[in-house]
Amino acid sequence: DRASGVGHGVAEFVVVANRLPVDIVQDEQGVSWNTSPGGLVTALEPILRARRGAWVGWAGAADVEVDPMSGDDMTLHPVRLSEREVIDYYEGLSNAGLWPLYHDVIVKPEYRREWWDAYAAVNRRFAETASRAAAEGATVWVQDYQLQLVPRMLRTMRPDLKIGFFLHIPFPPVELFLQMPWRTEIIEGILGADLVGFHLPGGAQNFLYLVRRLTGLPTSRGNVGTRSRFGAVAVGARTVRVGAFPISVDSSTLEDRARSADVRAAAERLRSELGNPETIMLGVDRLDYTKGIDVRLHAVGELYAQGRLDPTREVLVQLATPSRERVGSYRAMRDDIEREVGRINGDFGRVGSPAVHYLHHSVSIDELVAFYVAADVMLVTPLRDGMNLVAKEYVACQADDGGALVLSEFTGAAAELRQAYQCNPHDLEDVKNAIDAAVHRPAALGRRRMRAMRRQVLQYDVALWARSFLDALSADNDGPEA
Ligand code: GDG
Repeated sequence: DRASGVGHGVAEFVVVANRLPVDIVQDEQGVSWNTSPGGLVTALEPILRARRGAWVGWAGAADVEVDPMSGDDMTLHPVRLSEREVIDYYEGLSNAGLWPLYHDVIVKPEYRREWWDAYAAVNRRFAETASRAAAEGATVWVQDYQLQLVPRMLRTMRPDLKIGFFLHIPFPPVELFLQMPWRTEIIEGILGADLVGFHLPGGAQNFLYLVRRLTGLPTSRGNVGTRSRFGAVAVGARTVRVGAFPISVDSSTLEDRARSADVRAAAERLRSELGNPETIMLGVDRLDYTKGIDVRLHAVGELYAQGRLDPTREVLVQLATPSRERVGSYRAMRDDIEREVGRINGDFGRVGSPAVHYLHHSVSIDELVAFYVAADVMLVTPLRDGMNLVAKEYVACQADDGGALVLSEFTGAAAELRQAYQCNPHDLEDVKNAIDAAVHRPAALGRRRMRAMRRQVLQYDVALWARSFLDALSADNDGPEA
């Protein structure tokens, strides 16, 4: 309620996300923190620093009670989750319900009532924490599918706030979204924001259609543009604006790292450790069924079998970061992928030189950049992906315009990286042809295509993403749509 919120906080800019930008570590010495820098932190850090910022989120461990604490740049406000809530809100509704539903039901979503109850209760706790952190009239930016009820809850508590919401994953086609038993609650939750952002115009348009269908509220009808031509919903006296803001990466910092002498040396080392193959193909993903790791393994396996790729000259490195290992579908998928890696190596590897090098652990950012620099062909083949930052990171790291990108049409990135070797991940022949074409590309053509993509990624970086969203949010002053 209003009394518990207004005036309590000092932050003029508050980010609300499922995870804090740090990991909590508990040992005999007590509780301490490890920073876990990601794209979102990098993008928002300058703004957080300049505007007395706060970050509200979960510290990543269950049942830990920690007080807010101030760092150099921002105050962290940990939200406590019980073990039960981690299971119901996070692993359950968020990752076994919403995640597959929003990714075209690649696996069957589950909708359990006790998960929904926990989702609503946890969203309320996030909203209350944000309300305590925010100063009068502050800007609050709520992130992603785990927190879709927060905008409305927060607006009820704190009508003085300016509230933005951004969805990092696809917003699904109408027919799929309508499965959701709590579909109206979710739409109304998001409509608590002043500005709702998606990666792509298509997501924004799906959302506007669903608003009309599920709430009957009047909306604009025209096409939404990218960072322009926002849609609008009239919610009583308020106007909620709806836009497309494709996220990106910290391109110039990545490029600088890729150019550095130690990363170049590390890339050379990797290449020789792999036996100096002619072509290194690379995949980098969280181990997630949306990422189409199986798709590229099947494609590469068939290309070896047909002699279109030579396993002694063209090797694949797949980095698969462990993810959501307590969700059943993730365990099953891991087994499938590892069986396929074993099968390909059984058929095509030789002692001491496998065709597929598979790592199931995460690597440091410098190692990752070294892999990007070493790779001649990057394979990004998701069945569905909101954006896919890996594709943009790879492009940013090709400082010499080398390398080629094989990119699924079903990623958000495909809308911008038009010069990639694009393919339909549901069409195995198409994927194989794209990989074949990328591996055997004429050098000059490859460079031309990479140069065009690099221009795109360097110009539209993550700072521009944050700025364009926040500018639109602050321009959106209560009056009717212009
Ligand atoms: C969601 C949406 C959208 C991966 N392994 C390692 C590592 N990574 C980093 C990558 C990249 C990030 O993780 C993954 O980002 P993606 O965009 O590829 O995918 P999701 O995690 O599914 O992200 C997605 C994104 O949100 C942003 O809106 O693009 O569509 O699904 O940055 O580099 N980093 C390090 N070691 C690893 O082993 N250091």
